Amino acid sequence: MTMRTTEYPAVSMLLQQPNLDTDLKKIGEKVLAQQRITPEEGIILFEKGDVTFLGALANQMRERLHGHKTYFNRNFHIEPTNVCIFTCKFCAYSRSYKHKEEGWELSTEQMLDIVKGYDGKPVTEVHIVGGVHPKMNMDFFCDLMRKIKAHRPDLHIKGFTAVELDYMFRKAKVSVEEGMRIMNEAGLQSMPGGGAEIFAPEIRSQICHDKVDAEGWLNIHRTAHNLGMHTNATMLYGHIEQYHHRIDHMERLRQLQDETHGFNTFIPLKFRNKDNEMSHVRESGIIEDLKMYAVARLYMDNFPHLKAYWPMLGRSTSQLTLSFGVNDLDGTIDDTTKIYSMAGAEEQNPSLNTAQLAMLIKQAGRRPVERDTVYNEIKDYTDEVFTEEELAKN
Ligand code: V47
Ligand code: SF4
Repeated sequence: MTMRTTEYPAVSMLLQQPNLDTDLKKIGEKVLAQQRITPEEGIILFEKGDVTFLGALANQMRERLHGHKTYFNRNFHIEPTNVCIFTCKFCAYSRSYKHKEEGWELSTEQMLDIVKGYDGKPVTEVHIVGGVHPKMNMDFFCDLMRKIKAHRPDLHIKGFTAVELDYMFRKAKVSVEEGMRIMNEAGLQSMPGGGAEIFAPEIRSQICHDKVDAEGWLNIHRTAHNLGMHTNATMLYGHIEQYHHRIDHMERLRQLQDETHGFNTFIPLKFRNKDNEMSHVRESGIIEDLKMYAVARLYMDNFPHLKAYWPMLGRSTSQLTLSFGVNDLDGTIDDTTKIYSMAGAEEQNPSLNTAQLAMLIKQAGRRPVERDTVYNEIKDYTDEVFTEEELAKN
């Protein structure tokens, strides 16, 4: 297939435009020279950069790092429970322990049945994440992971946000180091990036005051990295935070990444306002979303990958993000992740098979490459021809 190419001279020409703001020109030149941009420059990008300027720069960086490759993986989700002791104001998904009958609580057997449902299917990862249930403790999850591994040793277990782990460790009265080691030995291989939200205390205290704070979140990821595990990082954007809070969030992550190099992927998560206590807060529009991805690509210069979570954004916007810095779309998944659909995500039944996801990427002029959790390449689908039946299947 023919790939669209963005020549770097096109970006250089953009920077020569006589009416270009001098700050933006300076930042653009730094990006082309592969120099790190400062927090102040990050804020300038948000405030002064328009979507075409930011897109051109971010795309240049994306293509320098990854060419046209766009990764996806074949995974499925297990959400053990939506019962949660925390009270995040943006969360449409959780139910309090007092009203636990309104939520769900899966038993170990039910979760193993989900895993067994994928027997013979070429999935490489199970992503386990849910609410923080006071009765689902570290022993419960260690036992679950051992049983999953006994059934299917090759399935990579990515699980538990720092929020869930922080609670489990405190309840079990173990240190973060000890807790991470125990979970790792029981089968936990990597961690998703949830629970980060916005680190700055003046925002965190308003949207999720009772869960682990920035230092605690970062320390759990640091500890995981020191054990050789890889993790992701997210940022919940587009609500009451300001640009400097986003930059502060990314700066803290960038500093930890300089220290450990353990993060794989940064995932900006667009705030959705349905059925939560922040329903009065307007959602960001598509231009703001694309600017967010572009600035994230430019700022997070030591993060190898930038991921768009397509069930949240919708298929068309996800395709667009591939020209704004994104080089990874989340996996081919079934309708098993409810945290977004319950908050008003674009995709109420987020399921794409491999052919459909690969085609989505090809239509955007990129190369679909299946990866495993830690970005080993499994298969390049660029020249794969799919049948109508495969593309229509659900
Ligand atoms: O931390 C909750 C977010 C996150 C809303 O690492 C919301 O590969 C928007 O982190 N609007 C959990 N977002 C999910 C998560 C994740 C998802 C996919 C892949 C990976 C990965 C991680 O969901 C929470 C929170 O930031 N969230 N409610 C909402 N109303
Ligand atoms: Fe609980 Fe997570 Fe929802 Fe917060 S976002 S209330 S920690 S399930």
